[in-house]
Amino acid sequence: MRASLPELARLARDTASPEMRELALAGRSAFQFYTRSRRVLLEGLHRSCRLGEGCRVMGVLNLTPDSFSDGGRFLDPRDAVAHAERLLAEGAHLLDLGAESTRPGARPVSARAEWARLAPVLARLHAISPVPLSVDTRKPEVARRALANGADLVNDVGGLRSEEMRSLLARTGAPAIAMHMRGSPARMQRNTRYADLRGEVYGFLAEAVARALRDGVGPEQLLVDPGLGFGKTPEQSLELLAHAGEFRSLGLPVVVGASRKSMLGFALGGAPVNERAEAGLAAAVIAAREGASIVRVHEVGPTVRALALLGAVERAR
Ligand code: HH2
Repeated sequence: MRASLPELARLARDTASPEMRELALAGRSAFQFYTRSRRVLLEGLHRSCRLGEGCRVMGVLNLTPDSFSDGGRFLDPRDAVAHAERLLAEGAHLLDLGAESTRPGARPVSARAEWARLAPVLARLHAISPVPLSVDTRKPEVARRALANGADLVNDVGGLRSEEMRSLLARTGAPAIAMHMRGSPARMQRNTRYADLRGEVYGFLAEAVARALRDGVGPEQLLVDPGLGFGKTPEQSLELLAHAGEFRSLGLPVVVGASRKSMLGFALGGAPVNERAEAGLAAAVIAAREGASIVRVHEVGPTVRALALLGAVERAR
């Protein structure tokens, strides 16, 4: 599905929503923007990150009691900040702060509780981080507070389905990652049947982008993510990783998060979370070779080094 522009315009006409069609036909679509300039500046509200010069590494900082691999480790803001400092020293190009677990079956938390976990860590990191700070939230209220208090961009695993979220982005100019997920984390694994997995994920993201553009978000603000593990079986997540490059034809930087996920455990014949690190590195390299602009990982240092080799090999080609 590596479509050329005319093919994309046809795809948009044939398959997507009326809004998508309108935008494609008006020639204002995001893919035209990105196809013109492959090197883009991800311009956060306070800090920026250059994309398109090798794959960037986004370090995960989970401020939750129940994240699937590291829940409870960084609940104390001092531990969280110390961990963030480690990730920065290891070469993270961005940090992603999450205060609500999105693992399958996770219990939702209130905006108030989510913000209470985020606020002290964000305040400290805003003071010291040289790299953009992303806030991993589905809630516009949490995103609004975070952007007003030092966050640079929003990582919305809800795929920008909320109109309030889209209008917040239009108002602030903050960049956002639109990720594919079916329903909510609590229910997403109940239905993993797709007639056409890649087509459906692609269509969802295309519509998310079209809706955001219609609501006044600029194409330079948007990134897309196929959402490995979100409402997908391990086999389906592997298929999306194998074809991650297809999503580039949406015309926007692609983000991929495979780190520690069950797809890796599955590929290793049932390995537990603490035995998935090497497979996670391989997944990051695969995503980068597929053309992902950002990989979201827990093991920052090893990923930076693995991608350095990939960069050297690509330059030697
Ligand atoms: N995966 C997780 C959380 N946020 N955001 C994007 N854009 N892409 C992803 O693949 C992604 C994400 C799940 O990982 P983790 O944060 O480690 O777990 P939990 O949700 O349990 O906190």
